[in-house]
Amino acid sequence: MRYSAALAALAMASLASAQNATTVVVGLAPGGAGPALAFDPPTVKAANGTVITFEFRGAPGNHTVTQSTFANPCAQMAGGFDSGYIQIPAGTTEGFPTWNLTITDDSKPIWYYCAQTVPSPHCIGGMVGGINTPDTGNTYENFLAAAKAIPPASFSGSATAPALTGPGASATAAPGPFSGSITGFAIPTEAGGASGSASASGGASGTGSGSGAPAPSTTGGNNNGAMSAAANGAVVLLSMVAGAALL
Ligand SMILES: *[C@@H]1O[C@H](CO)[C@@H](O)[C@H](O)[C@H]1NC(C)=O
Ligand SMILES: *[C@@H]1O[C@H](CO)[C@@H](O)[C@H](O)[C@H]1NC(C)=O
Ligand SMILES: *[C@@H]1O[C@H](CO)[C@@H](O)[C@H](O)[C@H]1NC(C)=O
Ligand SMILES: *[C@@H]1O[C@H](CO)[C@@H](O)[C@H](O)[C@H]1NC(C)=O
Ligand SMILES: [Cu+2]
Repeated sequence: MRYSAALAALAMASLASAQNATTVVVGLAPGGAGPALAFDPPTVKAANGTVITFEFRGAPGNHTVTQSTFANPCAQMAGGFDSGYIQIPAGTTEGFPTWNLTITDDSKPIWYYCAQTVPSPHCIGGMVGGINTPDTGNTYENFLAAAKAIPPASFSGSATAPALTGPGASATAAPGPFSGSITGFAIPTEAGGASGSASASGGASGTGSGSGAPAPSTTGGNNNGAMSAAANGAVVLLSMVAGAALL
């Protein structure tokens, strides 16, 4: 009796540890060598059930993790996931927000990019990543080269539809926490669809403008259906005009 209880406990423990986890650092050069337009490592292999923790550590930095496609590296995929913009002020040394995506389909590659345009589109600067990318054909290297070849004037991937889930990966919680002077912009909410800004006092999700409807799918980052996405686009334009020089 006691023996089988011990066995059951052991079985549960090994089930829990079978849940593999990987961390991808957002906004720091490999090895943590200062702010950079980078995901480190840029590619990971992750089986179904693996949790990928995106850690927003680049300071200063204001980045997103947004799902795209191999064919269109710098635009949100229809129905793709999007973390929203997470801004880490210069000098931040602790309390970095994270976002946990669980792999739900390891049979296809998952491609993603950063949608930030300030001071210039990060995606075109090489801020792209992939999960379960092929070793031949549609490789990460080819994806990166395609992103870098996009003329800046035709970049259209900044107006994203915040979303916790996408083909092949999903999150159950919004990115967070937003402590100190770390802020979020167009962060997905757990109800889905709504977006808002977040601050230290506001928690992970701020003033949502949606009503819980699922995020409409969008191609090329131009979203005609979502009020929130349209509003985001306006603010992005404003901040481009203001010319803030955040990484
Ligand atoms: C976890 O990682 C190990 C070593 O890479 C691998 O053998 C195992 O199959 C993985 N388990 C899951 C659930 O992905
Ligand atoms: C992972 O899950 C997807 C979706 O259910 C499935 O198509 C795929 O075969 C699974 N992968 C493995 C190795 O079982
Ligand atoms: C992500 O997972 C880590 C490890 O379990 C946890 O400490 C962290 O709070 C999670 N982040 C979010 C935003 O849920
Ligand atoms: C982060 O970037 C977004 C998109 O450019 C912008 O709207 C937001 O204001 C930025 N956050 C801060 C605190 O600068
Ligand atoms: Cu970025």
